[in-house]
Amino acid sequence: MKYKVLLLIAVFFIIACDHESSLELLNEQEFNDSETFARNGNGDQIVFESGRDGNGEIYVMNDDGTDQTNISNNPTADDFNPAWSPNRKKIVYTSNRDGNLEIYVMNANGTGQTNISNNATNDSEAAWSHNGKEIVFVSDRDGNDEIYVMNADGTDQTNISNNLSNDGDPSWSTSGKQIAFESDRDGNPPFFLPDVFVMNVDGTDQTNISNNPDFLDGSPVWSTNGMKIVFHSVREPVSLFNFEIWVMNADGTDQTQLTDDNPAFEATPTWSTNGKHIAFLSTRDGNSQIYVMKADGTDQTNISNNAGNDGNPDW
Ligand SMILES: [Ca+2]
Ligand SMILES: [Ca+2]
Ligand SMILES: [Ca+2]
Ligand SMILES: [Ca+2]
Repeated sequence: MKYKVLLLIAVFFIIACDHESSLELLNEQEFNDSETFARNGNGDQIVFESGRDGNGEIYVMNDDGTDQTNISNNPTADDFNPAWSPNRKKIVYTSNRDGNLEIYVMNANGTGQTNISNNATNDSEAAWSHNGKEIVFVSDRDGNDEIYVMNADGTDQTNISNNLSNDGDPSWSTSGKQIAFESDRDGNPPFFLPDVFVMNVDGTDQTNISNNPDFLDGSPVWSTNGMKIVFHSVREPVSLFNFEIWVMNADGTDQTQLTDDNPAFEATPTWSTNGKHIAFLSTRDGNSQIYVMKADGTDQTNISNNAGNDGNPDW
């Protein structure tokens, strides 16, 4: 689903997708007391996709935008939609180098690039489980987009959404027990736009938590402490090119808009690991760039600042 939304964005700019980062579970007090971050976040690098080299490549940079480095270095194909493993030693991403979309894993320095999905249909939008042992992703091998889970080595690929609608853009909760995703199963005509859903990791209890069937909610990502979900949304006036960044409690209550109604795309958000900042893509400067802001929406800053198109950050 997000892949299709992003194809829409690509009409104007470039590929862009989403991801998730997760570390250890913090309780609320530890979360509020956390002051360990440096620069814009907590000093962690941001991984993202960039088209600056004429094809999709995976880049990493410091979270102040310095040291932007191409780590995929594969000019023959598009590489995109990266996400850190929980221990930050590996990156999962999507590549079309084998003639269809496949899930790849590489070391954080770009070595050891390995196709782990190995399926003739399209596999994309991967994210890690909290313990790093499993990967959740989207596959259309069953005739529509479904949420799949597999071991981190690619074994035991299992459809857990099992629904005829388009299901996409999964994010694993830090607790390990739930997966957030987007689905258009409740969308109203004429657009049948997606909402944000959560389900248990075995696919049970699939529940619409954003509940805006006339509008678009997608690209959900859990905060590290499990209390919040950041997502992108298109609400009134409905324009498929005016995405904004929103946040809500993990049960769907208290939905709050973080970016203002500027007409650019603001999409594919992700949290810093301490939950104090959010990274996202915005086209407000004329091309797609990586922005960071505080979790309350203040101090929105372009950190990638590059003439190419950058998107789909994972912090
Ligand atoms: Ca490439
Ligand atoms: Ca494939
Ligand atoms: Ca489906
Ligand atoms: Ca906007």
